[in-house]
Amino acid sequence: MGATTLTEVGVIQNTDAAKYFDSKVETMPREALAALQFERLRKTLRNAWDNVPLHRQRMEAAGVVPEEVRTPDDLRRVPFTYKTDLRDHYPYGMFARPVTSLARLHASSGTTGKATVVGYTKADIDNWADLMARSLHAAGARCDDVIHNAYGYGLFTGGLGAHYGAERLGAAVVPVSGGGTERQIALIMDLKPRVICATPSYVLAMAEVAEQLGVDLRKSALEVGVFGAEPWSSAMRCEIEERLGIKAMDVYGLSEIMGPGVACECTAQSGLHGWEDHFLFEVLDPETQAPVPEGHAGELVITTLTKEALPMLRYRTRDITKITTAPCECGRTHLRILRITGRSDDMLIIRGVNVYPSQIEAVLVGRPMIAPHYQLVVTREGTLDQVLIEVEAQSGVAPEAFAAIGRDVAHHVKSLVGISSQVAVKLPGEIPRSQGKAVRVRDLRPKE
Ligand code: DLL
Repeated sequence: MGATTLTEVGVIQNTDAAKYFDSKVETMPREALAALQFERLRKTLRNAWDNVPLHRQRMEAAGVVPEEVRTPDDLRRVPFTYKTDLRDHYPYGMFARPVTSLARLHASSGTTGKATVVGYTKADIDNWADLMARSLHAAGARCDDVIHNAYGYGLFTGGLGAHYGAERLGAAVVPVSGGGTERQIALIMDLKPRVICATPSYVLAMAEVAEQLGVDLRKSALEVGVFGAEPWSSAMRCEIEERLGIKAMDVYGLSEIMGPGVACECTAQSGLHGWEDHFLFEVLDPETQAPVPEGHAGELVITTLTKEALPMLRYRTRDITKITTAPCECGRTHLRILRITGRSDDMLIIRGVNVYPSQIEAVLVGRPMIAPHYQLVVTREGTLDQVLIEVEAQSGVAPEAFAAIGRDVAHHVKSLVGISSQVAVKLPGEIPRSQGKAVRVRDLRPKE
């Protein structure tokens, strides 16, 4: 791991503090990266074939032989893996290593049915810490920083994932976890972290409590935020940057693949570098499963390339995004994921128009007189879906203005997103605040 200079954006200096930038890997020519990916892919397929009966059966049925997978066309014959596979083989049926050789387990509670359990060997945990350190470094964190980590600790991968990454970077971590917002604010003012990690919705809830307490977070030592675990719009980014006086960077990941640190923005803030030496990314049309051209939206499909305990083959993330392999001004060659706009299972079809909550968020956040907290309530009348947008008035706004605010929001949602909606303007504090992933949609439609 050598300290190197990347001059373009001046992010990376040739100093000791830059030691978590690995230029050999992060600026590897794309052809070399592809060769490395396919070499690692064959090993991953072999690991899955030898140790996970489901993967072997599916590969056999598709006529895939691990050692013969050499090109993107060969890759496309490898069968997909779905979240339901993990549920159907709960808890350990998809693991390629015996439980006795695991170092850690995490689980996602899931909104329906059983939890999804994921496992890691010591080497998997080690790679995860490296990738999260790489991500934090790309986002602007350095070894001499204090990092306030407000991702939830526990079975959720956010807390421990960011924690070990920050330690690996050489920083000092404040392991606050989520919740206890007043105490978080006191710790930020007293311990003077330069970097904060949290969900974007929780950091906004923190900013609000700080304002109520008369604390100006713009005067804190915070300069960098590394936010993820839920979709957030660029309007939300502006709001956070403005209210905290920081640069807000996007970090992506999912427990089935690893946890946070699968991809992260660099300080150019123009997409999240997906770490291609450890993951193979595809963007497919969710219906036809055909690859979509670069720059077009589709479902992100990820194959792990180095995971021992839980190799994932063409995992259907349901996350909707676009990618680009165009050079980034930071000099890194790894592709960029251009923000996750939502999950295909969060997509609402309102009178025939496909809508993601993040599209509505982009209209709401930053509008005059409303706070950046909202919920969408979806109901069905007859065969038609209806959406009620619950927004919250900023404190100090007179209730007489609520009707006009509602009309203004409905008008802009209609003209920018293309759907008709009802809008309910609530009093300050009435929309529930998150301490982790925000609940944006209350779907009251009858279950089919
Ligand atoms: O949310 C891991 C994580 C923790 C990522 C902390 C970033 C920071 P899961 O609980 O398994 O893992 O949820 C994964 O969250 O499939 C996306 O739908 C969503 N998600 C994660 N990061 C982003 C992001 C963690 N930056 C699911 N933008 C994923 C949009 C995100 N959605």
